[in-house]
Amino acid sequence: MPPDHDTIAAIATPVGQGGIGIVRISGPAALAMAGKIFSPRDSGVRFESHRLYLGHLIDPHSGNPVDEVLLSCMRAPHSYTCEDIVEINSHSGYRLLSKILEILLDQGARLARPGEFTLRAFLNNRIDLTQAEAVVDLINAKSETGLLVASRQISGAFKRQIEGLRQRTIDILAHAEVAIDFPEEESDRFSRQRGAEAILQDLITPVQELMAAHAERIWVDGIRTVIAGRVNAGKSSLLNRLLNEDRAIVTPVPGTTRDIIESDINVGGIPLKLMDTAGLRDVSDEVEKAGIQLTRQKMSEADLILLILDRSRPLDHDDFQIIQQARDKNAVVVINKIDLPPGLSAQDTSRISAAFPNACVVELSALTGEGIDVLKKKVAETIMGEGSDQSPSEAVPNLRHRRALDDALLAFQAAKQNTEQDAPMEIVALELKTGLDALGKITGETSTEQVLEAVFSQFCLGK
Ligand SMILES: Nc1nc2c(ncn2[C@@H]2O[C@H](COP(=O)(O)OP(=O)(O)OP(=O)(O)O)[C@@H](O)[C@H]2O)c(=O)[nH]1
Ligand SMILES: [Mg+2]
Repeated sequence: MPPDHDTIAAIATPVGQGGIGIVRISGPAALAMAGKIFSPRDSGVRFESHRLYLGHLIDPHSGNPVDEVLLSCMRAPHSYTCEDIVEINSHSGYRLLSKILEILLDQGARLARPGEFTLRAFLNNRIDLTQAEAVVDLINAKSETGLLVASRQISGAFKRQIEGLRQRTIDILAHAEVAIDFPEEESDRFSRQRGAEAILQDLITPVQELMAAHAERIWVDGIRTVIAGRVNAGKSSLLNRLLNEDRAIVTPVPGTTRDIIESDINVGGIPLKLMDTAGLRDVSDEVEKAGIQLTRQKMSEADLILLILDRSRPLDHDDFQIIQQARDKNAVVVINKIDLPPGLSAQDTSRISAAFPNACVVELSALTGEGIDVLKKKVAETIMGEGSDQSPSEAVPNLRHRRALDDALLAFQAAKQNTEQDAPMEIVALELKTGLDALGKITGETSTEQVLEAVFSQFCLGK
């Protein structure tokens, strides 16, 4: 995909009222456009790169000033996109920023698509695809550690690892190709045993290490944590208690919650995407049914389930069904309402332990808050394992990278096996090239237009 050469513009700050708003322009006509609509306070200004200028933004139709602004320009190639960039810092209000944008579109700028500024940085080779993706991660990061992961990736930590791996693949490939061209010298240059060892040590092991680090994406994305249980078990009460606010409606009426209520929280530094759900039971009400279906779907996608059971009454048919659905998942069992007289039978208690032999069981009261701190501790332990530290790996692949690593691993394993089994060197070389291509997809070296579209569509406007 070659870079476009038109000039693009977008509002780069969030919609709404605020102290400052920024409209951004990038492309060959950016400076000329700015010159036509900006009246600097000091005359004789020639826009120097990386300087701020005070003045008025003028509506060329009416000649009226629109706002007092600060204007900066970053001249190519020393800018975010490697093109000429102008940024207009104005006051912030939706109408005002839209007006500035309209004036620029009248001057011939095109409205930028989401992520298009970063796409240009990628297409102009200032950053690779992993660095572009890290920009989104930095904006969305759910924890301090997530920020660290994203900022390392922006600095190129992951890119360098993949480039290193690609270089080693090329080196081994070169040996294999010499062995194809000069088979009689094979033993000197690429003995089967040395070749297989090199593939294992230089390619397979580091790829596997990177794949293992994928689990650390939780720092960036948050852990999808679903609070599930029968109606009235106290799911919404628990959500509110964990958030320390009345986020969800709590009533004694069974079937109060119908939709998924989602909130981000940090538990012991671990980011959770907490979801309160509709209580599970057999119903005929269409709205509640739809809510229950959504609950089931969220449970199947969850990284962690907080399964709530009501200790003040015996388990019933609905409880058993939920236990059945959650028993193979990563779960923490929450026995709620310990402030009330107990109603669970001894048989119920042993059924719970039998269904979740390895899960933590925490007794608490969502009403009084007793036991909540223990729950937080157990959640953190369930996710991290006891005593493990929270320092992230140098590079943390996302799902897209992980899939490409899977492909690379398969190819390298096949290359190793073929080398050991005396297969023709041409086959080994072919497998190595497949692995090389798979690694190239991560950095964007060998990415298709669809991949780029999928990556950049996650961006917000103006980035
Ligand atoms: N005594 C006592 N009551 C609780 C506790 N937790 C929740 N309740 C009460 O149980 C009732 C139901 O609580 P909710 O939090 O709405 O329960 P839910 O699981 O979200 O219910 P649905 O949304 O209908 O599925 C309310 O009257 C709560 O005040 C608790 O720990 N102790
Ligand atoms: Mg509820």
